[in-house]
Amino acid sequence: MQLVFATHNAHKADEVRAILAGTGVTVRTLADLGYHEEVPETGSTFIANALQKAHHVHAALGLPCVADDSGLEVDGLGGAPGVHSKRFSPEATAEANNRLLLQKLTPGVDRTARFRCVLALVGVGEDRTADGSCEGRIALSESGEGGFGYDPLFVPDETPGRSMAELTADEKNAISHRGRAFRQLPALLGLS
Ligand code: ITT
Repeated sequence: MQLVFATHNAHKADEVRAILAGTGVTVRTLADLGYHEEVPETGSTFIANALQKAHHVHAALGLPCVADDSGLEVDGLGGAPGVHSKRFSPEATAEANNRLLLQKLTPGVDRTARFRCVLALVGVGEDRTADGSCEGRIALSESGEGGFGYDPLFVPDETPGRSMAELTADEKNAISHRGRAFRQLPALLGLS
């Protein structure tokens, strides 16, 4: 079964291809299809944004679509950056986002956090969603070269002392919010 993965984020696409390997589900990304237009995400929840992205691309292409809306929730910041994770800083780069996050986490602020991912499947029967999360805490400084986004600052509870960016791709996918959400996809499609 082939789906369009409604993302412009190449890191997400690489991860999802690896997560789905051997399941019988394959994805083509927007880049693969030469679709370079922006995909709107104006909702205030991960689920609303995932459904919005999948519906938008399904309407444009007429093909079954899956979308991922994801982000980091930090308890001491009231769940921020949350759905605003990509554009947390004005520069909206990973470097600036991570710098701003460290600035906001002054001594005494609760650093417990989680990554969340909601996927939405549109165009295969009724709309369906699934979610996954990964609990951890925000480190005092960045470490590691792998992954993307906030990974150098996020230390999963399951890998004490190692940030998400210090894990191999397989190690990240085994415990990540995205791995946990997308491993449900074959069942959503009735394949397992
Ligand atoms: P698409 O909407 O095109 O899929 P995006 O990067 O805009 O790509 P989101 O709106 O879902 O995706 O924002 C996700 C942001 O949350 C992402 O840019 C990172 O800042 C952060 N994020 C999500 N998953 C992450 C992960 O596995 N590791 C580190 N940061 C992550």
